[in-house]
Amino acid sequence: MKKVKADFSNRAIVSLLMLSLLVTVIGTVVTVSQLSEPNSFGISGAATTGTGSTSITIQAQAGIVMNDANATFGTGYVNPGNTTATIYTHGGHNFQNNTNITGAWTNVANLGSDPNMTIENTGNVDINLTAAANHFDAEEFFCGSELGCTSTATARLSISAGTAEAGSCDTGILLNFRDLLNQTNTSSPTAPHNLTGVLLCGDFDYGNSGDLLSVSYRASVPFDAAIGGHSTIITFTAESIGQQD
Ligand SMILES: [Ca+2]
Ligand SMILES: [Ca+2]
Ligand SMILES: [Ca+2]
Repeated sequence: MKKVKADFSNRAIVSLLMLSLLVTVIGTVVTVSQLSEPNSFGISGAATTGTGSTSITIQAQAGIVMNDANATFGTGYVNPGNTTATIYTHGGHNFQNNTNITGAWTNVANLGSDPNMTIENTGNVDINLTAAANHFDAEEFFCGSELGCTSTATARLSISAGTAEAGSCDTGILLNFRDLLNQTNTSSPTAPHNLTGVLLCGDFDYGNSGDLLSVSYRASVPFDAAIGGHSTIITFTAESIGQQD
């Protein structure tokens, strides 16, 4: 009897151990099975869109190029008996304000052969374009020194502008000649006669189909101008007014 009890006890222990082992195995299998299940971590609910940005800053570039940097009056002289001859780089030396002054100038060569300079706005903004000459006054230009034309006070160098492509200048085109260099004013000889900042165009466009200006010159040549060649450097200054129409 005692032995039966003991056997039962032993069997019960074995059964309990077996059960315990079985539970352990099943538990392990279930655990592995769950880990192997696809999408078992609920990835399908995560966000799938996002935003970002890229940037660039365009800098204003006020730029001009002299497509044609020269203009010439050619060669000639003021005829005897005349104080001054008014001539133009494009020719027409017989006229001053549409009045015939035939006889004041004898042309020898090249008048009208190179009438204009051309200036292109190569930047990305509209500009205000001005010009200045690098002489003190027109007497220095024609007679070699400041106040240098001792017999006259009529020397001048003047400038005008036009559009070489239609629509190149929206406001302030200098169609009528304006002095770059004046004659000396003998009552105020130290006053500046180099007229800096002569406005050629107040709104010079940058668009490729309309961004070209032409510039021409008028000279009042005194009869006492020095023999020989005379030239002055014209400085054009471009100032951005931003991107306009
Ligand atoms: Ca030219
Ligand atoms: Ca404009
Ligand atoms: Ca152009």
